[in-house]
Amino acid sequence: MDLKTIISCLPESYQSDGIGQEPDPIAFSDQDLAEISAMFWEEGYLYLPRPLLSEAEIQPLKESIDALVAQKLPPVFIYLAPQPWQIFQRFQKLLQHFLGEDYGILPHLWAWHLDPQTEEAGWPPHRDCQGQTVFESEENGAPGFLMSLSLWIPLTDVGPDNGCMYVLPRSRERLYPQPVEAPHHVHLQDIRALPAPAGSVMGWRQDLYHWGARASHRAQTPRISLSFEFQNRAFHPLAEPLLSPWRPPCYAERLALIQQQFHKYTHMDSKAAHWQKNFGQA
Ligand SMILES: O=C(O)CCC(=O)C(=O)O
Ligand SMILES: [Fe+2]
Repeated sequence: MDLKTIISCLPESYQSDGIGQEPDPIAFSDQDLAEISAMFWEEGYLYLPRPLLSEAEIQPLKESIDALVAQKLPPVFIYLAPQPWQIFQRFQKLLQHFLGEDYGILPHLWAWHLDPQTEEAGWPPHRDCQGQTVFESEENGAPGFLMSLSLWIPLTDVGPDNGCMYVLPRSRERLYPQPVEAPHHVHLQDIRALPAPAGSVMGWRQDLYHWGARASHRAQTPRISLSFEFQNRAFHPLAEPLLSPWRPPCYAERLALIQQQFHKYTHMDSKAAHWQKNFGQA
């Protein structure tokens, strides 16, 4: 499949090189940030299950992913378009709160479209990073120092029926004699579903144990979502190239980045190996 065919699946407004003007960042009050932080440091994740992005922002993204999937193209090609990059710029205040003024985008991108008809599942239980990415304070639940953070944005309403995210909260895992190494170490009653409306945001420290559930064929809506990972630039890059949120990559760089993802995620996504063969970098 050549680049031209892929691009022709995207709406016209997407077929441009430039990311264009920086959109207005979403405002978070001090009170909001204090509440988000308190939960984050206790539970290991942030969860804002209310629409923060407008319908006008998310609808074209959702439709473009639908168009890609209809042509049997991987949803991650959505990152060819400028819009997902602008969406993540909208969360700069939230990101700066956790990662400091100067943060970078890690070259780890993915997008999901779980089809209820075939009962597709999200990613199996994992931690995003195996190394230490959080430097904890002495007191459990008190703010520590964060090196990196994952954000996840649903583009459709997500719930247990269509494969929403699940987490093992840190507040529970902390009580275990040892950190979880395999799914059967998790006490089932400890797991928490994160249902959320389209256009909301959630995120987690990169050592949080989490997974995407399987969709039921009874679900009315596919689960469509985007993820990005960020890191505080005060630390040595966890992966290269560490991208600038203020000067996102140009079209050719975006394509090269996307082509690098398939190989990386073959152990996580059942379709990634097939995509690697067809679209990945040799
Ligand atoms: O969407 C999924 O199923 C997995 C998402 C995830 O693990 C992540 O974004 O870190
Ligand atoms: Fe993850």
